[in-house]
Amino acid sequence: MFRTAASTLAVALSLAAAAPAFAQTAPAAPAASTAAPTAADADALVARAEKEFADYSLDASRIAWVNATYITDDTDALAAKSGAIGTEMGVRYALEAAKFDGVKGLSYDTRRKLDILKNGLTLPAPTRPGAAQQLSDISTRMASSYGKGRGTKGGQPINGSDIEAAMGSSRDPNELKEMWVSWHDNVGAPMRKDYAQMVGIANEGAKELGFSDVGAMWRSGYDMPPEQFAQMADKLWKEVEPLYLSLHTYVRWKLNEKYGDAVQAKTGPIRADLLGNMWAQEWGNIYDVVAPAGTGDLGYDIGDLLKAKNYDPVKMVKAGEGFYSSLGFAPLPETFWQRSQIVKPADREVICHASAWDIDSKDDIRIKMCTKVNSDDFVTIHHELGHNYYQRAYNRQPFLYMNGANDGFHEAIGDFVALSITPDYLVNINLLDRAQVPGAEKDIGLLLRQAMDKVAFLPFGLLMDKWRWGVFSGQIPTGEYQKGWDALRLQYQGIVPPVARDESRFDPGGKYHIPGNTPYARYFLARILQFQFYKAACDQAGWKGPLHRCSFFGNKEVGARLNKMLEMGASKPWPEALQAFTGTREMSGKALVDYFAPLKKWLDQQNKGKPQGW
Ligand code: X8Z
Ligand code: ZN
Repeated sequence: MFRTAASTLAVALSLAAAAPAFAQTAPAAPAASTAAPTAADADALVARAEKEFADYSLDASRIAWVNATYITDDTDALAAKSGAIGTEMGVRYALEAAKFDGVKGLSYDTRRKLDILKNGLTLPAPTRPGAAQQLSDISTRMASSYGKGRGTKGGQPINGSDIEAAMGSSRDPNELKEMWVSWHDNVGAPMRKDYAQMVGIANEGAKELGFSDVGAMWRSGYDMPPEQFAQMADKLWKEVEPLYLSLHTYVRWKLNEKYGDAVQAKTGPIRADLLGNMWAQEWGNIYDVVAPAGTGDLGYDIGDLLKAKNYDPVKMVKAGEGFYSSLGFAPLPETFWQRSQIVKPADREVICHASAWDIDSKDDIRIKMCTKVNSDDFVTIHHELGHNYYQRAYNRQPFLYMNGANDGFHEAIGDFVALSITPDYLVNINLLDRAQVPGAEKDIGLLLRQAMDKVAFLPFGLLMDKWRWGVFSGQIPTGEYQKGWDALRLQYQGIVPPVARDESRFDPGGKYHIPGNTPYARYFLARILQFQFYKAACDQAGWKGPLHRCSFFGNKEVGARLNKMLEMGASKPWPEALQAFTGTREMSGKALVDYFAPLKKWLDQQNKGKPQGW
């Protein structure tokens, strides 16, 4: 997340970029006064908005930060109040901006910024008195309940970051089931009423702003009409779906071999708690279960390497910083180290879900994590730092442009960098001995390890917002939240909960971004984009070997070209930013598919004669 999903204008506006080229769905607001609005009025409105949002955002970010790193009733109340002020401000400006729909003669930047003002709210409130506060109270309560959530393991309470790690390492199906069920029952189910109420209020707000519902508003931040965005997402999914199906087939077989028919059948969907992750969103933690016979042992696990070299969380972050420094980015400011939350504080409740923050729109950048010394968190550190370096790169843009080219870009930068964590790179930073570098015979294993995280994620990345789009549009009614969720999990991921669920449950609430109201299509886009960025960087670096062995560590030209894209912020439609770095204007699954092509071939050989699909 950036400027973080829960702060500043992201409190008020998520600052999604919007193109001037397309007609907006928001209707022209009724002319407020007698005189028709002019281009000069529009310029003045934008100037006022940028000033007011910038002033608001500094305190709002600090309040949101204190709340997320020290959850109490008091910080909840302060955050809810500050959030309500931001929402009211965001709605006021969105309505004012809409008055300029159809007004001719506006400059490029003014038109673009008005679009950003109209589309950028994540959770709009209606203008009736009290609504913004009510909405903010509910969303703060949900986010904090998630942060304080506990499951059980062996009958004992266990917090969110510990249970997440335990889901990755346990191979006991009963224990996995207990953790999965207790987490979803304790954290998700109690939020159901709040969530439904929140949907109602935010939809009212979206309608006042001229959108059919909140989902349409979320889909409007991509420099194209919302319907076209939904189609683009489906098209991208179709490009990568065959690869997912091959992986699913293979993994189901391996799980059946390990656990037997009673736990995982040879056909049908996969049991959601067996995949090494609470949400079955990334499966890399069970690589040991699916590793190819003979050559599957990669000879190292990043978590083990870190532990062997006595890395602590701060040292892991320093390693992440080192990568960006090697590309030519300036070191992180001293305040980053003083103010970040890198480990979970022992004495208070916090939101452990990782995020990156830009407090002052200048250089007060921070991460908030409950870092563990393992492979997942090593990658997450690079992910979060990607947000911070992006934020710093665009900090000279006007306030409304201080954002990613679109939110998928923001999510993709750090992941793209982390694709460079190859065995050779690990040697470079002294984590791995040269003699331990796996040979070419291990390429399939390396690709499979990567696919377990990257490919497995794709359907999850898409369905999170398919569910919310359905909920906001009413296609998934309040009484069918659970049913709608289970249906999408089955349709896209081919997974089922370990026990039957009914409408007294609310499993979506067990995933941070639902109570946190962070749109999720961004992560789906990022999973695709990061491979486009990576391919482009490796081409720029003149890499000739197998793509997955490429590391652009230390390459200043790649860094300089990346910086060109980052410093644009949201000032231009995203295809221009994409072109600046990759030379193409299209988002495409091809780079990802090409990266995994040797694996796809291998999987299809393994899968011969085995049932595919569910
Ligand atoms: O939420 C995140 C980041 C913070 S922006 C840690 N991610 C998604 C998730 O955890 O569900 C990164 C990958 C997907
Ligand atoms: Zn992120």
